[in-house]
Amino acid sequence: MGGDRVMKIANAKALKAALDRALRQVEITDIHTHLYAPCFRELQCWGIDELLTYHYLIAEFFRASDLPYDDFWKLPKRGQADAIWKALFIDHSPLSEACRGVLTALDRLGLDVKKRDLKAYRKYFDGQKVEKQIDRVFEIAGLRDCYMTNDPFDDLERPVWEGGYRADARFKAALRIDPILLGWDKAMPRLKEWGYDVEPEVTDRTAAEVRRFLGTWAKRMDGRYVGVSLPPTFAAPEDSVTGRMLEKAVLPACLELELPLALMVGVKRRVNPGLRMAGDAVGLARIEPVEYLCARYPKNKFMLTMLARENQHGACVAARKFRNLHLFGCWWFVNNPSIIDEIMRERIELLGPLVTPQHSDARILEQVVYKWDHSKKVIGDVLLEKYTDLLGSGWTLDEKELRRDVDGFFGGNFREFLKRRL
Ligand code: FIX
Ligand code: ZN
Repeated sequence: MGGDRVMKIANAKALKAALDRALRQVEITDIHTHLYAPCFRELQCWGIDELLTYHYLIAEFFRASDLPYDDFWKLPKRGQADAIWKALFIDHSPLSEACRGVLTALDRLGLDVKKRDLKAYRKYFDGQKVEKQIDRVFEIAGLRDCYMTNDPFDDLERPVWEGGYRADARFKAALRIDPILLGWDKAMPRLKEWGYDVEPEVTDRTAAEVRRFLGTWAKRMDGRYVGVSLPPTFAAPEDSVTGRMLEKAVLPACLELELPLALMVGVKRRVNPGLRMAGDAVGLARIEPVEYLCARYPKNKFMLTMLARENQHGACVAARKFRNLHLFGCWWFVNNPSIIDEIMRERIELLGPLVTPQHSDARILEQVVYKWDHSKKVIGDVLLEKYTDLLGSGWTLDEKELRRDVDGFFGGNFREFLKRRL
């Protein structure tokens, strides 16, 4: 009998200890990354030069240097990394979230950041094999698995799916469809080339063919959700190719395949084209299109993350109204401790524990180490406060319940959402 008795958490000290344990031991599912399974050899990014040339750091570099954009782009990767290291880590203190992230990753991998020895860091990475590095990084970050971003229009990625793909349970697929929804003029000829009978207009035939295309790729990849990044001007319903494609092809395909559609809303692409990928920015979006989709398609599942800080509260309210809507992550420009703290609070206060507070968006393998390390700290601090308040009301809680909640925040809630019947 005694063995089955679960001890209640008795006081503040026990709460802190139990929460720290749960956070240390939780196995994370990272629901949106740009990482790739080992079989996608060329696409895998890892190591110090990739970490330093992350597009978040490139944007920061140009603010700290007067090097003309084109001169920077002409440099080899190592030269770019050298320039960024000097400008952002040596000539100025690496205080930004993205700079600190590089240091956290190096430190957790056992490198001495005090030495500021870029050569030694390179030597360490040059001595690693990527397969082993994946094991090590997953272990340090506490990752159980992650979702890739898989684009059938990517000419490096597609051939791997068509031959040579080897499933690795740690890397699950998410079918990315930006070219279909946002670039139909360019996507259409490619579909034609691949044997689909499509036209510039979203006719019934074209919609059926796009559904066939999505079905083929979702099955080929064993995709677990369909995803798209959208501009702040995203509207639905909308009398446009995007609007028709969404409602006539994408949503029916998602329903049939039983896959959620992940909406990532608020990115303004290439506001400063000279910065290339680092030149994207944020804009305030409207929540009404999301409400419309959730209400009009109650049998479809939607995931939502929004880029503007000002959109977070509206997103929480929308998620209260629609059980087919799952909020996730603090995306890109809101993936900073001060804003994660705020978003975590408003989500818990409005939605209780049923959200996925974070994803890493990692592009470079070792980034998961810092992204999860930094986020866990902020999320943990908010949880400590919220559970303290809960105990203050006279409610009691045992460690099993606390773990259940923490497991939910770091992946369990998402798995439940995938399984939920609507
Ligand atoms: O659209 C996306 O998935 C974005 O996350 C990326 O496009 C973006 O470049 C990024 O890496 C943000 O973290
Ligand atoms: Zn992303």
